[in-house]
Amino acid sequence: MTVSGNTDDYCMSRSSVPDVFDGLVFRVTLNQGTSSAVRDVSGYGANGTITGAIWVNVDGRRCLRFDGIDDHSDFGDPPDGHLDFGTGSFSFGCWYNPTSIVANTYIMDKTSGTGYSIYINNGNGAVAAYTNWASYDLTSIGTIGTGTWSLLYVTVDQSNYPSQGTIRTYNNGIQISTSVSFGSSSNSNAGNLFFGRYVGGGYSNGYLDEVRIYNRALSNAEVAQIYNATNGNL
Ligand SMILES: [Ca+2]
Ligand SMILES: [Ca+2]
Repeated sequence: MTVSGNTDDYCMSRSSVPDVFDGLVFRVTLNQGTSSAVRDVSGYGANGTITGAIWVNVDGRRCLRFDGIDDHSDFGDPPDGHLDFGTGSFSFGCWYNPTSIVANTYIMDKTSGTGYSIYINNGNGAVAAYTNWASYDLTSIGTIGTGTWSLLYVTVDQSNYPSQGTIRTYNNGIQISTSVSFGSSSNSNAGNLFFGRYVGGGYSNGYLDEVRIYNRALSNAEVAQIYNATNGNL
């Protein structure tokens, strides 16, 4: 275990590795290392609160540890709807390192009737995404293992709306799957954005870092770029 010296939320990850900021509407670096308030540094100001989760440095990452019992962070449901995407395109993802693998525990989640989520699907470490809870658009993001950081990403391309769109998932910058998305139903809801749980519980046990949401579908190259820009000491 090593300790990062960087406490600046706003600095570039590493100057030589370009990151992806176009369409970034939520970004929590978890680099602040203190306080029960969690800053969204995207400029959209969807700051959150911590319940139980603690600030830690793991493998050079400043991040939050969730205990799998009751720890979580809550970012609410921004009243301007900028974290709801209706029938539009969006992308979301995070770095996650599980301490234990428990089925039906939630890493990041904004669901209420509909919405989107990344969660652990079974006890073998399979992770999956909901991109329209109402229509059960469920897509695999591969597997994760205890003690190992994985970058989990999901893109929803609705550019052909009202025809059905395309969901793509990525594990460590590599595309895992492609599937057909929800088509005509809206993904907007009044649910809160949570880390470490969904509204009904499902508390995850592990370390979370660098959570992002974009208001557009990222390309394969951009997800790989995010992996390269955020893999390491952050
Ligand atoms: Ca961090
Ligand atoms: Ca909403």
